[in-house]
Amino acid sequence: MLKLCGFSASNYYNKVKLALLEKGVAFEEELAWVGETDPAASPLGKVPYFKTDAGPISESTVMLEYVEAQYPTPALLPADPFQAAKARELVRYIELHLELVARNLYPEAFFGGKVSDTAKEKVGQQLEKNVAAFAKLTRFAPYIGGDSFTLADCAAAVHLPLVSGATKIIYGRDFLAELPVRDYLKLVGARPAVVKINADRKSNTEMLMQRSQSAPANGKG
Ligand SMILES: N[C@@H](CCC(=O)N[C@@H](CS)C(=O)NCC(=O)O)C(=O)O
Repeated sequence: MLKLCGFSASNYYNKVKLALLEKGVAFEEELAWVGETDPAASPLGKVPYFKTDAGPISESTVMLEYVEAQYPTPALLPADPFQAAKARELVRYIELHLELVARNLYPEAFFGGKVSDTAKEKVGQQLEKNVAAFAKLTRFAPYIGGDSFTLADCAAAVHLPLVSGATKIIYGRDFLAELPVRDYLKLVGARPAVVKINADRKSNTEMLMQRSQSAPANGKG
């Protein structure tokens, strides 16, 4: 049985979990907090990772691709190679150019830490540029890349709320506000798989908070 390892407060974990739930794949979840991961499966100690019958796989976007190849129905990538590449392009933009940049703000936005003014300014400039570029690739018609729900929506549904939330907290302005992200999140948020992701995220975040209160070094996501 396929095992998804990590924890449900992690957006990277949820991106992969969402693809599995959308496809109706049978899988088990193995709880692994940061600091408690299996080094043979995730050499950098990051979550999520898979344990498959053939061996482990880490890196969430690679895991998405594995899910699509191993469980092709229902498809979460268009059959047309160009359209499939466009969906992958969105996944990559969300992962590299939005999430990874906004992530520098999370220590202060979500975890009670501090980010320097210099770092905030640099991240703000980078995000302005990246959001403008990302906007050119999106369609919201009604899904992020067009008329079908794809892997790009699995990424968008879990990463975009954090980019909005972090920029709102740090800069007093949601950097995604000019895109129809709120309506989009409402639309995808009604899907049973996303309802489950959000419920699991909420309960797991409470566990994470309790852990970090009792042992501050553990479980930061
Ligand atoms: N590039 C990785 C990023 C995963 C990631 O950063 N996960 C966080 C949890 S949300 C983590 O494991 N952080 C601990 C660390 O980076 O050591 C992926 O896409 O899977």
